[in-house]
Amino acid sequence: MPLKTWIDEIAALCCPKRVHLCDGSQEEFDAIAAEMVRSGVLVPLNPHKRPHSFWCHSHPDDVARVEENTFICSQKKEDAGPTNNWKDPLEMKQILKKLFHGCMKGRTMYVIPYCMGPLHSPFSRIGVEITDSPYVVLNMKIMTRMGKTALERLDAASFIPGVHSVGVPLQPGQKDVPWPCNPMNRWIVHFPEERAIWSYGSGYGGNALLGKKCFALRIASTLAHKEGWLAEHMLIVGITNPAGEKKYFAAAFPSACGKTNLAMLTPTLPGWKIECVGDDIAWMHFGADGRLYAINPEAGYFGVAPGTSFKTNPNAMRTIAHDTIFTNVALTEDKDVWWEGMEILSASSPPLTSWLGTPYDPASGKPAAYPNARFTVSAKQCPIYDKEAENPQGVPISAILFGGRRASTVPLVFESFNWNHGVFLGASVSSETTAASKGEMGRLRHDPFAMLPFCGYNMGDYFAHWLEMGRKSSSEKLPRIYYVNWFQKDNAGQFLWPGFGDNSRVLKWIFERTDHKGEAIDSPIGRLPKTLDLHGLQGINLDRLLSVDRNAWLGECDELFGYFKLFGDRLPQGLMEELKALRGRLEQ
Ligand code: GTP
Ligand code: SPV
Ligand code: MN
Repeated sequence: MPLKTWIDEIAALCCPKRVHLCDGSQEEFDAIAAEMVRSGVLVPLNPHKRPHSFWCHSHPDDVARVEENTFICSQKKEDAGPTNNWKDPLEMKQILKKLFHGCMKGRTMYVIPYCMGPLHSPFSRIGVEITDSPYVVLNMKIMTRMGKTALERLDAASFIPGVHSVGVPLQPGQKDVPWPCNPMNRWIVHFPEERAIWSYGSGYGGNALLGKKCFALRIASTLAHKEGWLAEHMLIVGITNPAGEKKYFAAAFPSACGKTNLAMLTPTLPGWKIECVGDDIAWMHFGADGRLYAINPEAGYFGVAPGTSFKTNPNAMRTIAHDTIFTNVALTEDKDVWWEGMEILSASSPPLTSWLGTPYDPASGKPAAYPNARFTVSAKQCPIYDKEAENPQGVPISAILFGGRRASTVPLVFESFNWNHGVFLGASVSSETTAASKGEMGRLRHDPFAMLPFCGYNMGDYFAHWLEMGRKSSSEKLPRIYYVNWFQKDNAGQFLWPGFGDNSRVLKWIFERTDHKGEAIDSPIGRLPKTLDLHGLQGINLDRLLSVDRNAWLGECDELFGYFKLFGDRLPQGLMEELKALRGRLEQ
């Protein structure tokens, strides 16, 4: 459908006060930001401390992705699979029609054309988001290539349409609230066959910035399945050894499990260098040479603030030194930002405004920043932004890492025996839940490939697609696959591994393995490092970090047999064979 026709149709349905087609210019950003400052939604930060930056906080019940309210509306329920919420597309359209009817009354309807991926990449795709949230416009400007440039590339036949509303129409004369949203009535809806997205009731992150999880993962994963490529919840990182040799790795960890941190890591090993291509999403295609190439469809970072410090992630701290939007962090008296883990506050520190916008009481036992508080910032501001990040062909991937948050059982790192075994490792990922999604925290759940909330089709078919991808190239050209776990804890609940910059020690072993160097020992679960470079680190119990508890792993097998059963005949035989082989090795 031509863009103009679609815009008119949506405007007729939603009844906005006016329509604004975004050009993506800095002037437009500044004008919208200024208006939001006037209405008290954004607070400008201290220009001497954090120039051109803003603080805002959301409604206390609109702070993360809402997975229970996220739907994949394929024609057939089986095509959404057992891990997705599903509703019949016709039935869902009836619901949406009612919800969106007049939903933008009294508001501006913004039309945001955007490009996912470098502007001139053959792998990039165009989307258009219609939204009644100016906050979304500002964030989309940072997170995507947005406006005129994207519009020029727009092909009427193939843009991905997305309609978003906060779900709070204004009656004539009614005063708006700072963060309009509709927590009792939230719907994040995808029609994979039509390639359309509808989102209602939330203004936060992945619920509302439709280019990110809705398009670049849920819709893109269905396109990738059809067209023979991969759309993944993965960071992309360049790693250079002291001899100057460079490789690229991709890594899938569940939400708030360390992608941004690994993507911007400052190695504690001398002579090693890390450069960042992307921190959340990778689109990967085979090149003519049989290697897998990755582009980052995004242009910015929507990163977890708590835990980020000059100690843990100095590159992120430098990235967010200016031109950044902060959502749900705490505000200092001199109008700068603060969050748990940033730096220690002393008893004499001036008082904070909490993420709720009220004076913070340290005795409350509650955090000053919401655990899923985020910064939105352009990738270009990252001091280690990789030179090849805008390469239209992408970067060649030598290793793929899977991982999760596991207090026990899963060793620090191990290598798969081959591609199929690596796909099994991806399928077997479990992780403790985090604040990135609404619901209970710290509960262990299956999160295959870190894609549980993001796979737009039947996860069994997705597993089969990964196995199929391995048949498209030869084993020496395919990336090697690893499993990592930075999060093992001792009996006192302390992390056994220092993590962050010290993860470079694990990356070094992987780098050397992909060069057919670096020694490994076979175990039933995979190949473990014979040793790791621990120079300069004290008190590390490497034996424990790399140990394999057979009984615990037999328990994992039982758990996985049960999980795989969920997929019925959509589970590829190859995965069941890997699981049986693992049990066989453990029982030997
Ligand atoms: P999404 O943006 O939600 O997809 O998350 P992400 O995978 O990019 O997670 P991120 O790197 O933002 O990390 C989330 C939290 O985990 C932060 O509070 C980090 O400080 C913490 N974290 C990251 N890496 C490590 C690590 O190696 N060890 C430990 N202990 N914590 C880590
Ligand atoms: C995630 O939850 O994995 C994120 C943040 O990257 S959001 O964009 O809100 O989904
Ligand atoms: Mn993510």
